Amino acid sequence: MGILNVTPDSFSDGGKFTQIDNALVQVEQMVIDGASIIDIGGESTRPGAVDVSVNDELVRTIPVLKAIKENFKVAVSIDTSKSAVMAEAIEQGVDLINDVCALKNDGCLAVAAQSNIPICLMHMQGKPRTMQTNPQYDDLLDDISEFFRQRIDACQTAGINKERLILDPGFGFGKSLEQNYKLLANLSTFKPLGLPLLSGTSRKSMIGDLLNREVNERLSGSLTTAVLAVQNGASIIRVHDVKETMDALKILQITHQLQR
Ligand code: 9MG
Repeated sequence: MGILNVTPDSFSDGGKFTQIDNALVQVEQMVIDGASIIDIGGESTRPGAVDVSVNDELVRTIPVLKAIKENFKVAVSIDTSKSAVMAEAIEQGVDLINDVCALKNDGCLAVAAQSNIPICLMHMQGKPRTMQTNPQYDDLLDDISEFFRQRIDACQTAGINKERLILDPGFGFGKSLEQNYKLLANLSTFKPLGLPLLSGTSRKSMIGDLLNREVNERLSGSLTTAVLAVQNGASIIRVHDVKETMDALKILQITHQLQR
């Protein structure tokens, strides 16, 4: 899954792709490099990010979604937690909903239930503005498993088939450095829930803080975490650097195939 931020304040590509033409150039490159899903986001979810109005998010994302659908065959995901944006994206043929709030916001369950596309339910403790202030868990892995079970139940009650769901532990969303790496090491804990896992660690602080690297120096760390995530059970990896990630994952794949 290649990341396409159409926000002026995104943490790692700083609003370079706010115009449709620029966005399409980036999408074309990600498709050539091997992305099978493009994730469009119009609201930054980095720690401390400010809220964006429904209208601003619609204006940023929907024209880009339409342009991608017109020009490419690639699947498109909408990264949103707003029911109105989900509804319009579904109307325009979006292929997947990526909700960092796991359909908890008003109207989201109902809108998702009226479509039949896959939905990624991400775990977040707290809200982006404050989530990195001393996150606490009774037991990190048990608490997140329980959160997934509750959200799967809520989806099923709303009429959403379990088969449509994808789970994501939400690296960097209300987790300390150690908690992030504990999650990465134990991603397979969530496999018994019986759903595909998505992992998003690309260029995040869990890499920068451990290695003391600025955002533009986090490629090696991002690739290492991508490989570990797949090794530990993830089947979708959300990344900025598609080409490099595909190279790393191809090496992982061939060694896996040739294992005795
Ligand atoms: C939008 N967004 C930012 N980080 C993310 C992550 O780790 N997972 C998902 N599903 N979405 C994310």
